[in-house]
Amino acid sequence: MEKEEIVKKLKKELDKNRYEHTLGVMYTAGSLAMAYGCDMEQAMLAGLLHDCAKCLPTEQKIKVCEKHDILISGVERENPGLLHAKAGMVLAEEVYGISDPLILHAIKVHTTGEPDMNMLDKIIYVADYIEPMRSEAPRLAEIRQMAFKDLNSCVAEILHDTLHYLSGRKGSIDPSTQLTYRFYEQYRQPEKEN
Ligand code: DGI
Ligand code: FE
Ligand code: FE
Repeated sequence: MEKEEIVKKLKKELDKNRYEHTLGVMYTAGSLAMAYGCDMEQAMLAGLLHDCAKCLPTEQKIKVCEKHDILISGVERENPGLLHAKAGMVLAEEVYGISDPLILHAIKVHTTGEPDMNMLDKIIYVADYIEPMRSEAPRLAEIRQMAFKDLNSCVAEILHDTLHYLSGRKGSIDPSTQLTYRFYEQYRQPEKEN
């Protein structure tokens, strides 16, 4: 599919906020790719498609994963929202015609992350959190600035804040999120005194 066609289809598949978020992630991922000397088109395409399965009904997300023999964990059954990442990887390939394995992988891991992510994975993980439409997370200004200076530290801080946020809520924490934090914790920077 041509990029224009993908954009048109996503506009139909996603609700308005999600569509705008998607464009925000696309441009933010493109900017991060510029900052870190990565392939900008690849980053923008991954950003554009990262949430392509977000607005599917829960049963559809489960069905798409089961059809592709993707194992659904207990935590994912309890929190089926998590499945939009894995289902998104499938749709990106099957419906949107993406064959680049790096793009598909970045979509797959964009919600929980995974230990020792590659550059594109980290760009999408961070862009998803800092894109201009986001406003709810704490420390956004600080984390946005860090994104363009030290990507590993930025991933570490996002994971830290995400785990903190999840600990105060009902849903259980996915082992992948935990393992990812355990890996990136080493990149946390000591708090500044002021
Ligand atoms: O799809 P988006 O909203 O753009 O962003 P996302 O794919 O990063 O999903 C964010 C949500 O996922 C956010 O509310 C936190 C949640 N999340 C991340 N890790 C976990 C998690 N939810 C649960 N239950 N467990 C996790 O480990
Ligand atoms: Fe997402
Ligand atoms: Fe997103």
